[in-house]
Amino acid sequence: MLGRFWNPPPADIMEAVNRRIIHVDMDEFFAAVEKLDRPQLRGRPILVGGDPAGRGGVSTASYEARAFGCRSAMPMVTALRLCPEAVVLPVRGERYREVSDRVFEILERFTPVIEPVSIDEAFLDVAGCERLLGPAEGIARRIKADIPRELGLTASVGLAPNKFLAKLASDLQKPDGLVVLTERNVHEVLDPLGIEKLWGVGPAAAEQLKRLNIHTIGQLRRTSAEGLTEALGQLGEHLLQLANGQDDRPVTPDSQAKSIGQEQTFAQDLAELDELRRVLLQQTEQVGRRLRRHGLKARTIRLKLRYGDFTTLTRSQTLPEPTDVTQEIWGQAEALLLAWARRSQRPLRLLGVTAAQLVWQRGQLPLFEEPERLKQRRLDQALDEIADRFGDEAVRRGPPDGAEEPQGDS
Ligand code: TTP
Ligand code: MG
Repeated sequence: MLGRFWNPPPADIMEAVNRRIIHVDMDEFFAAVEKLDRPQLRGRPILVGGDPAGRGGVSTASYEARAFGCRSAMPMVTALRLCPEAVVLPVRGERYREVSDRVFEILERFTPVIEPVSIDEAFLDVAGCERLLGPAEGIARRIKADIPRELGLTASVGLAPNKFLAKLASDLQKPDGLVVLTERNVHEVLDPLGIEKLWGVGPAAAEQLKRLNIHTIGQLRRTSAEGLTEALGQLGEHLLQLANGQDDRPVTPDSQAKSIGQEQTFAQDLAELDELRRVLLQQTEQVGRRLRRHGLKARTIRLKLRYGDFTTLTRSQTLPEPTDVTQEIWGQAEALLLAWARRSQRPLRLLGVTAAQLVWQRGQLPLFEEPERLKQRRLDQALDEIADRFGDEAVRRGPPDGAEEPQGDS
């Protein structure tokens, strides 16, 4: 991963109207990685955790071990009493971190607005990418399909209008589940669930609610706000909101910022510089558009070049200040390409451009902009609007100077 940084977005800006939140949670994560690395363990109860001879606890119980009542955080000796035939394995943190990085790499293809919750779990806000990638439900399905196809592990995925519901949804059909909650089905799904499913309901609050004869989310939802506040104080108000399926917390990307890139493998290796410039300009347009859609600016522009023998080069340039203006990204990307071309004329198998070291700057337009930048910003805005209405393919800036007018749509 790159050393990159990210300014956390101010909460008020993230309070987008139409949130489409996806929650991804890997199934029996540590145990699943062990099964992946040692297929002979599949189908057997596994306990990953501390040494039973010491006083270690269970980090992960495989689903086979859960059938015997074994759970995370249970002392290993207790778990082994419940399931004496379980295979006990030590925690291999480094390996889990490596697999986790690969999961996050898959998620980053869909959006840079990702909030990691733990090693195997994250929220994604995909509202900003629906125009590019299609409806959020399709994105959720693609994530759920890509992870097993590429990593051999399953994930459970929830899609909903907010974080609370998305997390609840990903848990409803675990393992290997996909649940979509909408305003329409939310009460039908939530009402029968036990109050323990609400964030903030620990054993003590659960006990108190049960004393009020409130056992399900539906019963809680129908309780008066006054009664609840009296019994539970502020927590009561919070729980009532959750029971109604309301939650305003934004997805807050962490400081390990992501990058936005576009690359293309050619059917036949490409040597023609004008042709390469034309491809690169098109990629730059898309990268610029994605940056602006997410309210991001990039500090570093990186080019990726791969030869027919798979030798891969990267060339990067850091800008004096972060930008989301296509023309400025193009200036750097083109300069990098030309600098490479002066030294090498080997045909390329792949070409790509990435905007990295992203910063969040939505709504912070400078008070004064140079006339040229302002002009470029207006041009970007106009083209973005057309792309939003008619698709990315509808917009193409003129060919770069010196390049031939493109033939067809390749
Ligand atoms: P979880 O996602 O809570 O659990 P899980 O992935 O094992 O199972 P599920 O299919 O229900 O999602 O936690 C992810 C990993 O974090 C888990 O594999 C091990 C680790 N972990 C601990 O080390 N200690 C704990 O108490 C818990 C809950 C998890
Ligand atoms: Mg998990």
